[in-house]
Amino acid sequence: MLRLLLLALPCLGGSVLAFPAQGPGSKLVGIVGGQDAPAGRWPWQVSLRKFNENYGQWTHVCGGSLVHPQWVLTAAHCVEPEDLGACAFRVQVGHVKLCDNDWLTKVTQIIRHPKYNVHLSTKGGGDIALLKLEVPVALPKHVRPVTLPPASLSVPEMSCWVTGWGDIASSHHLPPPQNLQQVEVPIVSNERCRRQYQQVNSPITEDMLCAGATLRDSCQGDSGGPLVCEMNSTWLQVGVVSFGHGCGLPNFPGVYTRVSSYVPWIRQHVPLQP
Ligand code: 4AZ
Repeated sequence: MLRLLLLALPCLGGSVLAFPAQGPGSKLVGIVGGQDAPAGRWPWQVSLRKFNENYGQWTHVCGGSLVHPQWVLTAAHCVEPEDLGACAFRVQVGHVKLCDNDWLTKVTQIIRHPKYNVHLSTKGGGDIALLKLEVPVALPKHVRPVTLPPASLSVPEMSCWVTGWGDIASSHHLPPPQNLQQVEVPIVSNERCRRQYQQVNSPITEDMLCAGATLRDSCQGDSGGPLVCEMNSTWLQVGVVSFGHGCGLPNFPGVYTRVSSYVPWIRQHVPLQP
């Protein structure tokens, strides 16, 4: 929860944001190894906003992706606490700069996956949620829903991409002009990932998927955002940023909710695109 508050930094143009010097033992985290994403390259990326009373602004808390002109896919832990209603959230669609927040769309419904357990949080799996937007968003060239994989997809050990406005280093928020970051990450098999995460007693279940390498990873503030792989010339969203042991650490890839496991559930709520 603290990290949600820390992430809830407003668009202050940088003047008030402090970038403390790295202390001893501090490690680099973030969309580690990322670079600025060109406008329009990831047309499904959205920024999930929550109203911050202290700043009096809708501030970025998580990523998300358009899966339909009126539906956003994100992580269940991004829409906590559970008693928060849809009106506590808004989304920004179609921008690479976080602070172009003049066009926020209202959320009218939150559907958290019933398997998600607030007490276990991300560690229990089912870390996925759908947000219904008040109105379908317009679809200019640079805004487009992402394609969902078939439920039967087993993701091979290939190279994929993760995007977000999350931290770039430990306690280092993405600096102004807060351009969306992208990084290419290798898929890691569940078997290998499970062995690695056993060291920190964190179970890797079948509905999770791992991706990342040393200094190539997602991090705090990227949660809820999409991990996409290009297959047969189509970008498929295979993961939702969920958690990790640190960010970009050797032998601890990022952990994602495996989208294919939840496609039937998504289809129960989200109509096929017209
Ligand atoms: C987080 O705390 C978080 N390295 C998200 C992703 C990763 C780690 C932490 C993956 O939201």
